[in-house]
Amino acid sequence: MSDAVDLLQSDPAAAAVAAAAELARITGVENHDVAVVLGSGWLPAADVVGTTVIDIPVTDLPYFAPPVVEGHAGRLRSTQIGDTRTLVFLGRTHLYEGRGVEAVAHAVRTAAAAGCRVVVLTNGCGGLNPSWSPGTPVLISDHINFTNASPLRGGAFLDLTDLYSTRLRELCRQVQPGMPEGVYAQFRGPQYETPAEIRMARVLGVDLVGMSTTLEAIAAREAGMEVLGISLVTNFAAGMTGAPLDHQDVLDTGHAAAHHMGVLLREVISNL
Ligand code: 8IG
Repeated sequence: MSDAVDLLQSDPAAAAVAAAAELARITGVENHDVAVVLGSGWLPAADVVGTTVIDIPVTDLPYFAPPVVEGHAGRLRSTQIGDTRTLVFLGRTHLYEGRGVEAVAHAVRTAAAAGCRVVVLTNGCGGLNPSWSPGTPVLISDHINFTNASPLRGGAFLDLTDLYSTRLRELCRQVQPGMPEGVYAQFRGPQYETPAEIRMARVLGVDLVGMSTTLEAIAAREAGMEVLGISLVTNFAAGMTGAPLDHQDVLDTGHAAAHHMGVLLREVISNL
């Protein structure tokens, strides 16, 4: 293991401070205000959300890993949205990549170290509610972390009440009235669920299933950030339609909705 990866593992907070310092040097901006993480299918939203000032491969910052999943571009933009300087991560590191929870949480921690007080976590996901057709955006109201992992270390307990900010959900609904909300469950992946796992999840109160977001939200809360979570339902969860789940369908659905998602994000962030 290289020394560079070693610091991410041994002192993730120091790794985030180092990445934020390099970001400030590259952008010439001492502090960013808001961070957005764009998940599966959300990438085209990046071109709509604001005015791109700088666009770099995320690997230009220390301790970031290159992307492995198609539809996850591995770039980072510094974007102007009204008066708000926003960091937009085009893609993320997932737990199933096997790089550890430190790599998963690094973007959120870097954003916090760069000054961001709000993070918008987006994802593409499977929906369990039959009335949510693919392309439906849903606010995350709460989560279930099925990964058996945590980004936290040591014994400090962390309150997760109202993790997904009620204030920010209400702000979203001012922009898009009637936007539904639901409980998001993170499975480790990279396999999708079996139909039996989806029936289990439904019994447990799950509305949305995906492979991201909850560990990042926990790290964001630890860092004192306000969290907004938005899922784009890109497919019915396994077993609901009889059709197999296909990643290309997921990307296509995302792309069709992404422009609208970019407008939503722009309106929400300019009204923070
Ligand atoms: I996009 O149906 C997308 N990501 N776990 N299940 C899980 N992750 C997903 C799904 C899904 N769709």
